[in-house]
Amino acid sequence: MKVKPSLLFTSVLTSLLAAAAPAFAAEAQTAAHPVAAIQDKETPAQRDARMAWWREARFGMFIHWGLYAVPAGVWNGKPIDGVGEWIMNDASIPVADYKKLAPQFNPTQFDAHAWVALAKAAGMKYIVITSKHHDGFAMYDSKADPFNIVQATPFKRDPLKELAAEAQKQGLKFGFYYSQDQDWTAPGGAAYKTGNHAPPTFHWDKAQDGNFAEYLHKKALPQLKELLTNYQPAPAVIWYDTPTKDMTPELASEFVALTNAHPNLIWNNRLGGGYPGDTETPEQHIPAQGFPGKDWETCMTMNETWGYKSTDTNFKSTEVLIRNLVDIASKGGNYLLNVGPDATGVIPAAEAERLREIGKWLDVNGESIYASGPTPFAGDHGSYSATEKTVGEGKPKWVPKWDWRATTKKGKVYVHLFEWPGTTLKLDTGKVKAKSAYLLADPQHAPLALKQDGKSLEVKLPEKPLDPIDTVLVLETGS
Ligand code: FHN
Repeated sequence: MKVKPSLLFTSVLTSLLAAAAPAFAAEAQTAAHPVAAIQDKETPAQRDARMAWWREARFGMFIHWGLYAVPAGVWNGKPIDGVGEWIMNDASIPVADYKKLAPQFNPTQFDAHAWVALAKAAGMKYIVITSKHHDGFAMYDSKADPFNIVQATPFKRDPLKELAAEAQKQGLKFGFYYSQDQDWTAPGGAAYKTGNHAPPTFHWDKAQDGNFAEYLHKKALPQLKELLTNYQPAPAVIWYDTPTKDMTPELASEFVALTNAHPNLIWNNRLGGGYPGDTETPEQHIPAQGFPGKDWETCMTMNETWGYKSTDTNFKSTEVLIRNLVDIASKGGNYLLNVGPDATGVIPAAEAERLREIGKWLDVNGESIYASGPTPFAGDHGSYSATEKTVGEGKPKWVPKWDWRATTKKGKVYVHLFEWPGTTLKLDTGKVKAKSAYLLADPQHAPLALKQDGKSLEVKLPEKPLDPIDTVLVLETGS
C-alpha cells in the first residue's frame, strides 16, 4: 500500500486528451522564399494529410552506411576519435586515399529483406538511409557522379533500390538522407571545421577546392533528382543535413523546385537558406517539452557513432531505448533510431538484438505509442544539466527523470510506469476522470479496482510490474 511520492503528480487535462495525434496550429507561412515551398502554399488540411502517416508512425530506423564502414574508425592502424562517418575529415585523409576505399567495399552479406524485416520486427514504421553522406560517396546507382557503389566498387549492386522494393513489400515507408551541402570529395563541396583545417573552406586537400554553386549544379542537384525520380515508390522522406551559410536562399530554392514536384514528400529542417521544411530534428537528445504544435523527430545513435566503428561497443540498453521512445511519444514526437551496418553489409548483432527486444515490447504495448497523442498532464520529468550541452545548438541539455510518462488516444490515457509504485497507485489526475483501468500487458485486460475522488485517483495494482521496463496502465476516460 506504499506509494512512491514521485507518482503523486499534479495534472491538467488539456484538449489534447481527445486527440489521437497532435493538433497542429497551422502556422501561416510567409512565402518570402525565392521559390515557394510546399509548406508555404498548402492549407492546414493538406498539411495534415501529407504528414498523417509520419505522425502515426512514431518510430523509424535511421541507417548510416557508406565507405566509412571499411576503415570502421581506424586509419593507418590508429583509432580515430569521433564518429565513424567523419573519419575522412577527422583524420584529414586526402581525397585520392579515401577514394581507394571503394575497391575494398564489397558488402556481400547485405540482405535488403533481412534489414527491412529487422526494422519491422522492431516495430519501426519507416526507414531513412544515407544515400550520400559528407564523404560524397553515393550508396546508389548514380549517373550524375561516378563515385558510387555501383561504378566504383566490386559489389556493383544498388542497395537502395533493393531496400526501396523490400520496404514497399513489407509495408514500411522509405526515405533518403542526403548530404546536400558538405561533400569532402567533390570540388567545391563544403566542409565543417575540425582539427586544424583552415578557414574559410576548412578543406584539407587542394582537390576539394572549387566553387560551391558549381558543386551543387554538377552533383548535389542532379543526384537529388535521381533519388526523387529513379526509385519506385518515390521516397517518402528526404533528410537533408548540415547546411552551411553558403547555402543561400537562392541556392536552396533550387532544391525546393525539385521537391515541389513530389507533393507527398516530407523533408526536414536542415536544407538551409531559410527554409523550415516539415520537421524539427533534435539530435542525440529529447527536448524538455518537445516542440508543441510542430512535427519533430529525435534522431539518436544506439552507441556513440552513426557510421560503423569496430571499437564502439557502448550501446544503450533496451530499457533506455524503450523509455526514450515513450518519452518522445509523450511529447508528440518521433524517434529515428540509428543502426550502423558494417562493411560486409551486416547490422551489428548488439543493435539487432536491442531492436528485436523493443519490438517485443511494442507487440504488447504498441497501442499506446502508434498514432498516440502527447501527455494530458502538466509537469516536467527532469531538469537542465549544468554541464552537458545539446548537439549543434549548444544549449543546456535536458536530463530526464525516468519515473513515468503518459500518452493518449481518444477515451484513453496510457500511464507508462517505469517505476513500480507497489500495490496502490495514487494519482492526482486533474480534470481527467478515469472510469475503469487495466494493464495493457494483461491478456485479459482484467479491470483493476479504482477509486476516483475529485482529482484523486487510486488504482490497485499487482505487487510486481508485468514488464520491468515499462508496464502500461490504461485509464479509460470514456471521452
Ligand atoms: O554530421 C552529421 C553526422 O555525421 C550524422 O549524419 C548526423 C545525423 O543527424 N547529422 C550530422 C550532425 O548533425
